[in-house]
Amino acid sequence: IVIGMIAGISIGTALNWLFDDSGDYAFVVFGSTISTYSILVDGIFNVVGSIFVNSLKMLVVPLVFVSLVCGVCKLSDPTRLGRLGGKAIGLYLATTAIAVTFALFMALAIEPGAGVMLETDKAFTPKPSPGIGQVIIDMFPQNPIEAMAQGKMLQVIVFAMLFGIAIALSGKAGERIASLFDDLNDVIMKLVMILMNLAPYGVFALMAKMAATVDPQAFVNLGKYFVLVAVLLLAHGLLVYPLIFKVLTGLNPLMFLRKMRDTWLFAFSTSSSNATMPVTYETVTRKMGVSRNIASFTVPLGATINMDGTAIMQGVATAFIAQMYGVDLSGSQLLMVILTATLASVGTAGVPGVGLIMLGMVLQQVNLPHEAIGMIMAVDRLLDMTRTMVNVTGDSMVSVIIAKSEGEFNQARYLDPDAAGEEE
Ligand code: DAS
Repeated sequence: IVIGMIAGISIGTALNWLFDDSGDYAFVVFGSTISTYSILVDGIFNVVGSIFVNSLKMLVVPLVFVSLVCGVCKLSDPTRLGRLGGKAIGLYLATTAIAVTFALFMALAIEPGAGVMLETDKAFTPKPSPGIGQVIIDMFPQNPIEAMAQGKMLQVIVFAMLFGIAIALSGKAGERIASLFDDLNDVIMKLVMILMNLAPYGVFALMAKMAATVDPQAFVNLGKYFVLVAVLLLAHGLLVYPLIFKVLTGLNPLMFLRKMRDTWLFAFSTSSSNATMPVTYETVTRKMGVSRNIASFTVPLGATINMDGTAIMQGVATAFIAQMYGVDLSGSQLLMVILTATLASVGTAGVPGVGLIMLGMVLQQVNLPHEAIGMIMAVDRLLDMTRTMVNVTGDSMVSVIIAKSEGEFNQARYLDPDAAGEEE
């Protein structure tokens, strides 16, 4: 993807420099004068880029619906939910909401996307922003199929959550449907992986078209976006988490951060919370003193529903894209971004790049054009690795907090800098 980005920007910039939009090096084909520039930029790059953006959009509704139904019906299993589940889900969603809110307002203050006015081919009309009360009412669809057809993502999310709860409470019938949705989720994730294989070509085309048509300032802004997300991820992981950890456990957070090293390394190299789960699990039990039966619930739960790093990226990216298109997000739209990013994180599986697909859903909710996702994707790989580290740090932190509050925590092991002994 990085190679696609570099090649796209280079070729696009060369085209921008060579052809001063006067159709230089035009030639006559079938009796009409066609310029190389328009064949490449308006033709090939535009077609490939648009196909790629459409395929990203195509995935949003099925991915959100199926992964949320799976996530919620696992969570709603009455035997598992209870007090422990309520605490864990509450903490996970609260930290995600804090993360996206913090990121959104930092991006609105710093304005990484300012100074450029991108045109979008469709004249998107920012929806009249309803009052906050109306936002809550509008979360409940009158017709779930229409909500899916029109990409009303908050309504799709609410329907998926209610449907997932109903499945968990439906005994045998629910079990059959739940396993169907598990299989569907595997297939949809395979579809995401296939799409990720096409990403280098899609990013190449989108970046080439952009470099050939917009002023270089857009790339300076992209650099600002990248730095802002990276800084916020580090701030969340190294400042916000230790603060929450200290307040809720009274323990020294530096020991926690020190023991996260192996998990961070694994998360950074795999970009996948799911793949890192075994390491997260071993770390919180053997090194931090969390009991097995707490960790066996909170770690898999966190890998699925806790995506603070991803929410930070989505908060900044949404504000960045709105700024690049000169759109002012209203108060209720900001609330919709926070709700959508937080609730959708319940379904986002911990695999590489999925956070970007879910960004499409957030943009859909506030009616922002998807084209800019290609730009975000160009610099997303390194950010994905970093935000996965933040995601697994949140999972580990909540595991310790819950274990300590449940009295299933071996404090001596936590305080022992070299603890890696037998399981609890
Ligand atoms: N890579 C995802 C994870 O595993 C996060 C993301 O795609 O945003 O947590």
